[in-house]
Amino acid sequence: MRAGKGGGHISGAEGIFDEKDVAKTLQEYYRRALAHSRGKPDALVLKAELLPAPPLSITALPVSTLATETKSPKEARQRAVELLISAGVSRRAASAALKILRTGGLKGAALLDAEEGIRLDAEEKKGVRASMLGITKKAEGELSAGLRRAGIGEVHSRVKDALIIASKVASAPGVLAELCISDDPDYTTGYVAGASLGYMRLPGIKKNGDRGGGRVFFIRSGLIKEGRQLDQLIEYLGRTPVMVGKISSVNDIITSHEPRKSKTTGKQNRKK
Ligand code: PML
Repeated sequence: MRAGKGGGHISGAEGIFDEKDVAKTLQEYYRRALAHSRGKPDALVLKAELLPAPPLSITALPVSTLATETKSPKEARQRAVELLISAGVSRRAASAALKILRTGGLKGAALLDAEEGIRLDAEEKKGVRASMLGITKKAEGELSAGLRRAGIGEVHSRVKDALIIASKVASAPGVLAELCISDDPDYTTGYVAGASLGYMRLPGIKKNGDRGGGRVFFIRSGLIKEGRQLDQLIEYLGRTPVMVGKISSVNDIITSHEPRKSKTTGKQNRKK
């Protein structure tokens, strides 16, 4: 589902479903699009397509929430920068990402070189989409239960959608980390994510009413130069069907983060 107004983006959602569930899912997306806090759309596209290939199965990143809510958006952003640096992103690239998200207006994610902080995707296309993604019913049930136990059940569908995207993105070859700040003016939680970070929620990363936000994917520096194709990465993100089939963990609120000693990076995390 894609909804927009005046040529700009309002909301989007997608999933991978059994054919018998498609009609009710489209209705649910229609309802969601019309009730969005960014306003009523003047254009709404609902599309259903058959998967081009059987989905790969991935494990969701472990979910944690950092205790940033009582502090200022500035502090939450500083925490985001520290976390990104711990994942191997340079300070320059992290700052460049924050600048892009301050402006907002993206339809997909900006791709940044994790070292140089330069934009790798074609800016005029307003970002690259992570698409063809979903979650199995079993994993969704486990995730819902985990989110409820951790006290974040009330924003369940938003966290679920974002976790699926972040888990697919973290499984992509060459992606080091992701920074997301919601572009909804009334939703102020963002996250940093990656194979070594997990899915780290950052409440209060922007002020209520702020219309900025979006996603930035940090690409391992040198990967593109080594001849591995940016096109392949964009193809994986947008066209390779991936389903979350397993949940790792949903943790309580934490105050600091130790990088994961991850055995599951990139391809290792994926199986047919
Ligand atoms: C969005 O839906 O606007 C992006 C989601 C960001 C964070 C979701 C969460 O974990 O609370």
